[in-house]
Amino acid sequence: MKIIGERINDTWTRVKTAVSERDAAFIQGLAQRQVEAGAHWLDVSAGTSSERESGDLVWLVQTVQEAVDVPLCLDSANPPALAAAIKQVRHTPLINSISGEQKRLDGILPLLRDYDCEVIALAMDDKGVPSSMEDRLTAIRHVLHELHRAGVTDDRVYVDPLVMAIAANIESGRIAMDTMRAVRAEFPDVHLTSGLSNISFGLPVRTLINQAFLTLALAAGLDTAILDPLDRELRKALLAAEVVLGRDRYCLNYTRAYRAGLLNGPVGKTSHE
Ligand code: THG
Repeated sequence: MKIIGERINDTWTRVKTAVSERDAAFIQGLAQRQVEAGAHWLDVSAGTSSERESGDLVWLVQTVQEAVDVPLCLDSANPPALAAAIKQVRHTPLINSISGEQKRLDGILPLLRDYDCEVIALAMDDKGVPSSMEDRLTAIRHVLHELHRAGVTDDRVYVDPLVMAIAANIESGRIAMDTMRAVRAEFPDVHLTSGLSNISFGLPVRTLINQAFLTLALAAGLDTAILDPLDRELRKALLAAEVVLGRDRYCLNYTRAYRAGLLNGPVGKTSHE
């Protein structure tokens, strides 16, 4: 399982303030903490003010790269902002994201053709996010077809089924997981990724719902997730699920995390230890 650290996103008020004040120390601290907590990529997003997005995203890319040496996940729906940011990256970036929306295809396919990028592909089109698994699969087939025509092979694509809030539609989790299984069966070489926090929107103790979704989605083939690596309970759930799924050889990651003191809960040892 690879983790895309989601914290450098200006929907978080504190990050938005840091971006507008060019507070490099705050952003760099957030970058270092996420990498120490196991993030393989760092997501960077500055989409809340569209007229400043390019400049803000370029500043974020430069600032984060001064502090850490992991690849970035450039999170923007705005092709000119992505084009400006791509020029600054040190490692092959993951573009977040393309979809079946014609505007995004037109804006992002040329960037993928010109630069050596990987890409997240969302299960949506010009009509929005389809409500059924079948229609999401149709949207994904269309995006993958366009990506193939642009020379992007499946192993460079991270399909995101787009998880919606379970409080608004109780079927949301099942639809996302069914979409993952169907995509995996038809396109064995693509990666499967997902944001976790949408599912728990509007519910109390969101991390519990995020943990349940993460565990079940791993069983459905999820190999990458956009999540908060600083959420310790979530990381514990991930380590345990990977052991149970047989994805942690000799339970090495799990026992290492135990020895590093990462598995102890806030109340200390339990009677099961
Ligand atoms: N798929 C893809 N990309 C994504 C998502 C996805 N990028 C954005 C998002 N989902 C993942 N990133 C975040 C970033 C912040 C929050 C959740 C997911 C978040 N922010 C607080 C909130 O909305 O409650 C902000 C409030 C505050 O200021 O504290 O939770 O699914 N491909």
